[in-house]
Amino acid sequence: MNSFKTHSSHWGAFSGRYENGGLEVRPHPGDPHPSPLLGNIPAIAHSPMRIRRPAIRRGWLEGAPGHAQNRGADDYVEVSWPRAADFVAKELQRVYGNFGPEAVFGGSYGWASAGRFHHAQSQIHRFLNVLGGYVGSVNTYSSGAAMVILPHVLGPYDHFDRKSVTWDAIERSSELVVAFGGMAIKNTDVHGGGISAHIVPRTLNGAHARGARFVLVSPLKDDFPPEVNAEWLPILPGTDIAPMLGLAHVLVSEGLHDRQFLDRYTVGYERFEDYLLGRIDGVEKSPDWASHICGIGVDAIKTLALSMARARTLSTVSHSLQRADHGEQPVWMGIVLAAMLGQIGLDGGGYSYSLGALGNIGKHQLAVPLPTLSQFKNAVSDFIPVARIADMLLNPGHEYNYNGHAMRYPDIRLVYWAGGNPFHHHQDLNRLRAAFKKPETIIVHETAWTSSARHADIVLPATTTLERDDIGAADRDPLMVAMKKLIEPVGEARDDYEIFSEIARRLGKFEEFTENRTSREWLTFLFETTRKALVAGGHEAPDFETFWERGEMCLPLKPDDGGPARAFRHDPFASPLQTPSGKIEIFSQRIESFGYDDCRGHPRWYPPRAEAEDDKSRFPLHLVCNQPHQRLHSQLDYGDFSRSTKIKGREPVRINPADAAERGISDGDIVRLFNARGSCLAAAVISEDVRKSVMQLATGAWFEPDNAASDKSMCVHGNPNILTRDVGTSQLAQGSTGQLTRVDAERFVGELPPVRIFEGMTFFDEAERSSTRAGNQ
Ligand SMILES: Nc1nc2c(c(=O)[nH]1)N[C@H]1C(S)=C(S)[C@@H](COP(=O)(O)OP(=O)(O)OC[C@H]3O[C@@H](n4cnc5c(=O)[nH]c(N)nc54)[C@H](O)[C@@H]3O)O[C@H]1N2
Ligand SMILES: Nc1nc2c(c(=O)[nH]1)N[C@H]1C(S)=C(S)[C@@H](COP(=O)(O)OP(=O)(O)OC[C@H]3O[C@@H](n4cnc5c(=O)[nH]c(N)nc54)[C@H](O)[C@@H]3O)O[C@H]1N2
Ligand SMILES: [Mo]
Repeated sequence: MNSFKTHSSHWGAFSGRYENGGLEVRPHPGDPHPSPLLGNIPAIAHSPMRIRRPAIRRGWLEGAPGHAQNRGADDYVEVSWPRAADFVAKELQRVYGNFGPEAVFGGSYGWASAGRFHHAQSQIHRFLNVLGGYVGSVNTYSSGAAMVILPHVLGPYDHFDRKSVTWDAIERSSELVVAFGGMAIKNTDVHGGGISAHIVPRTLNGAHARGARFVLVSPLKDDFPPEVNAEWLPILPGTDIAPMLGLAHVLVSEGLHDRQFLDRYTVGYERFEDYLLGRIDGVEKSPDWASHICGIGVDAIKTLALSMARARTLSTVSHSLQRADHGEQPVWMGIVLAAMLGQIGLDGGGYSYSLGALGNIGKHQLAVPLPTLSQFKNAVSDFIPVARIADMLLNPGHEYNYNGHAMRYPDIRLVYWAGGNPFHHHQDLNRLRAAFKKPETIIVHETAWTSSARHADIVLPATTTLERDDIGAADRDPLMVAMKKLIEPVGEARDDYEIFSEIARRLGKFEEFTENRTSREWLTFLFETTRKALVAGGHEAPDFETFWERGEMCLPLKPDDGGPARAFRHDPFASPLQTPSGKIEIFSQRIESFGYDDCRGHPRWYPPRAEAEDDKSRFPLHLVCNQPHQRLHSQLDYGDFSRSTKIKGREPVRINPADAAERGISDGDIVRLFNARGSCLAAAVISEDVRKSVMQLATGAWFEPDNAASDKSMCVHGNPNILTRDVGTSQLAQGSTGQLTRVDAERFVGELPPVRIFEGMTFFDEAERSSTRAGNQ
């Protein structure tokens, strides 16, 4: 009998055992609330979705002129590893030689997998830097707008994402938590790199039991767990800035804003107040004004403002609010509102960005650094804001604005991706498909036949964490896990490290890339960073072999000192914020100086842009495209738990009973969602938990076009990114706006196209010159 071995994932530490062709997974015994996402893992070992051999797109292999037009609709030819590695090496040599590193896009955004050494992003960036560099990307899809605005107005992103209000402080001190965008428990199931203890349900219940009140501002009722009995203010999506301004208006009208705090800790309040009270534009941002925009009642806004002024109040703003048009505004206005209440820096009060978005946010900091693979330095200074990928590929040479810089898109010839799924994460997939026809070559390392793999020219099969040894550790998680290999590599899959090493060898860069270490030697080497810090701090510091044998070890934590906000409150001169003025910037001279019409010197309400306005009149329903509860993004959508939530093989879409009745839609019907950009099928779930005029379709169903050759295909499975708009939040941040879009829906009539994406791939046999399906092997 095999024994259980320790392992870890983005959604929890666990142990696993492979026996009789099946993988058994058990949550870590110390986890008080293990994630159901563990149920997706066993499929890794046997799914026909796994990539088993290197494969090359037929059009690319045969080199036909204009062959790129066939990307996404072509056959693949399986080849041997040496042949595949030769192709990649030659192609890299050609592109680097002829066009330089500025022609290679290696941004390669994506979550990849847990594990500090075999982390695909670290591996690919290190590899491309060894070759001479690449065009990279900055910021994230998660918080593209917040990462840019926070440093201007409050301080470095990590000060208010990582070193901010803790769960302990909430349990201890908060009296009222007003959560714009909520704190959905499903989102706290995961954390990048690992999460050994899911503590959020327990903490929220603890705060509730002590008497803390929760207010949920969201279009969905289940963005708080039912146990905390939150008051639900069902808001129209994309309008949070309006009730925030309405609340601020009440504070000023009632004389409840904290003048002393504003004087001592902020700059620019007066200019903002002129706007708030309509001294410039003649429009008072009153609760009445706000109510018309956001759909929350006037009395609810007034009552909430009074409660917020009377209690120890924490306002939180979720990532989702800023993944939308003008997403910078609610992040900024949340800060201004908290500043007006004068509670920033108090225990369990003030402002927190993104609390509840990921499982380790709000936990204590680690006292020691984690093992990290060096990526070397990128010699290329060109970059794009991460969500501008399609713009870049479609418009080489075009100019655009970003955060005070005049930018120009590079001319990309080769795209190299490992550890991400752009056909999951990017918006307007029909547009992305057009963009993916532009480069000369696209290389992808993948574990499974995702839609991104199906749009690549060279597809190299990567192992999953189950097939290799690694060190599992994550920001703010005290458990370091020996991630032990549980199964042999599936098919001919190889570790990303091994793949890059082989290609580096062909390019004469083997030693530079590998530093002559085997994977195992790297683990021991990287472990030293943490071990040395443990020794220096006087903690128990086992050597690597002891750690490996024990299977895990506990890292020391820093005490909760309230972070930079507390220090600033305590002494704004000794511990200024790292903003231009050293204070909270309610008015930002720097942002004003950029001269952007879509993000000016203080937070304000911007009416929808022309294109969005057009959507609004033609497509009456808001679509919330949020994170899925049944998987992480697109990862393991083929797993058992994710598939158990599909209805007739489609992704469920929630719709309010009134909107369903108007359209003759019944529970379980297949519906077609559509707008000017595209359409998809999904299965209707009628629910009172969704506000009227809102539908909700989670991200992550693998994109499957009804007609791969069409440039306006419908997704038969239910991927919302066929519908979303590919436009930046504003010229300031250029962040993703994927959370929200406009659609209409109808009952689907006619013959239902099958969902075939989970059936496995068909390969073209070069010798036979015909295609055969390679299913379960
Ligand atoms: N409409 C809309 N779109 C969104 C969002 C939204 O709210 N709405 N949210 C956005 C957000 S916040 C994010 S973070 C992104 C997420 O976007 P991604 O991070 O791109 O999504 P994942 O599905 O996690 O993709 C990771 C890929 O890496 C592969 N992989 C895993 N391990 C390995 C490995 O070891 N080696 C290699 N080579 N590959 C590996 C997986 O198979 C998977 O295909 O999506 C964004 N997209
Ligand atoms: N299970 C699971 N957990 C995850 C992930 C996953 O894929 N699966 N992904 C992780 C990642 S990478 C990230 S970045 C975080 C994302 O964290 P978030 O971006 O906060 O998560 P979402 O689920 O997209 O959105 C949260 C909620 O915001 C609400 N919302 C949407 N639009 C609006 C609006 O205009 N106003 C208000 N008030 N509310 C609105 C929606 O009801 C939605 O359920 O989640 C992480 N957690
Ligand atoms: Mo994210």
